[in-house]
Amino acid sequence: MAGAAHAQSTTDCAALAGMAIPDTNLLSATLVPERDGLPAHCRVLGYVRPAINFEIRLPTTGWNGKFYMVGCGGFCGQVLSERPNFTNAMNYGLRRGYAAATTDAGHWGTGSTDARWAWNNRQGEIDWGTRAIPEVTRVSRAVIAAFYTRGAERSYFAGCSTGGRQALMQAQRFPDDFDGIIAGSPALDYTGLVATFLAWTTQANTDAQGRPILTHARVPLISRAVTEACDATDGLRDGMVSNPRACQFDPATLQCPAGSSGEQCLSPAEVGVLRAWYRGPRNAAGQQLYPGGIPMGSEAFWPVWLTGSATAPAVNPLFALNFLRYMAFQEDPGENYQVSQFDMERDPARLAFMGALYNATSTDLSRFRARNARLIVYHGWADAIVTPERTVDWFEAATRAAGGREQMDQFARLFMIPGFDHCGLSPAGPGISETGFDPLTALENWVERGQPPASIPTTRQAEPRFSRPVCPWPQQARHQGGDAAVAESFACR
Ligand SMILES: [Ca+2]
Repeated sequence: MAGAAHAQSTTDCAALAGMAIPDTNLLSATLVPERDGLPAHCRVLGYVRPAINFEIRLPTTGWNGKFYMVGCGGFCGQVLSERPNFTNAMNYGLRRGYAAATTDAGHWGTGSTDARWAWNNRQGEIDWGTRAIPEVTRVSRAVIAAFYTRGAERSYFAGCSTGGRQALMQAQRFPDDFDGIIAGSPALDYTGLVATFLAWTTQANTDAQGRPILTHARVPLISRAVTEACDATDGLRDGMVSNPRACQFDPATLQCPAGSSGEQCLSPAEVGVLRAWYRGPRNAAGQQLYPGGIPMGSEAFWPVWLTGSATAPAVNPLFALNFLRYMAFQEDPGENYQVSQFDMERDPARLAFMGALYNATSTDLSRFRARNARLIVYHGWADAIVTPERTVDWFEAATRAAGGREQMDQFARLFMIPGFDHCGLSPAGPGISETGFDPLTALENWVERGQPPASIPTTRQAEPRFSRPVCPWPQQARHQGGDAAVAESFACR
């Protein structure tokens, strides 16, 4: 890589704002001095018409010759250029000398659960669904080539959640854009997940008066019981259920004896919520409408996603409500719609029209593979919003489409991370968080040095600290004996 880019002047930077790029309005280009470990850079703001806002940051010295684009979370709606850590964070690349870009995916909102922008707004839905990333990539390439007087030698995309969906969408539909892609916790079947699955989990926890049945006060009891039942089934008692598929916890074991109630047991209604959550959505005929349920071992994260906490409402029901009102159906039912109206018999089939715009479910990666690009997918086994089974199912189907495990292994690998929250956002659980691993280095080594990731090192930075490899699916890091806090005690098997 050429690290010897010449220092770019104020004039060079400001002149970018005058560039003519098709379908694009550039708004400003200004120099930002070195700060907080970020190199001095030229900051370019603009939008692809009608409203795909973006920010591009171009290091003025020490450009590594490469481009790093990140995705956005939920319904996006903000240019979160100062996002910390790894998840959907452009500065993760900028800090390493990349020219970096991010986008709001085509609209403004108050936060990632706000979908009011999508009410009768098909163009906005198309932009959020498929168009934002390839369009901002196109503009970024033009700006990079103008600023450095040569194009990027390598291009990478990293995104988590909706960003993971965007990542897989790029690999499937726009395979020429990137040499390497990281898809984290991908919400790849968006309509199946955010309409059917989240409506199911929301309906299951709503009583006849519209109130939640199972609250955060019950979570520690449930978490302890699941850990007790299943922690050791993976061969190591470490607080994590590393293989939820092997966990046989029965919620009925927590039910209060008939005629009694108390802090240390659950009501029949609460047990019913757990059964529905762990099982996942089914119709009256008993057909599974979305693969898997809430994973056992994810309970530590439920107050954020499922039950709400003392200080905040649960996130999953907000996603379901906004999505169903404004995004899920060909005709938006609008602001009076309630999640209770979603009909598990009739409505899943009505999601197909919008699903064609949103879902990154294709298993055909042949064009991506043919241009010698590389894909790293990661997902947490303890993800209680974008639940992990759909990702494993997709990866297995894509593996079959690629001609088998050996073929897939040449260009795409999946890493299932034990105890990992959605995108590793919370450090509160028993496993690592998003600061505990570095998939970008693994991808660079694969793309640029031909070294495929036999495993990815991870480190838990909170107490109790540990280091451990995470292995390419279907392998698992198995404890070989010795100190369970050090990576050398584990092997991929
Ligand atoms: Ca365990």
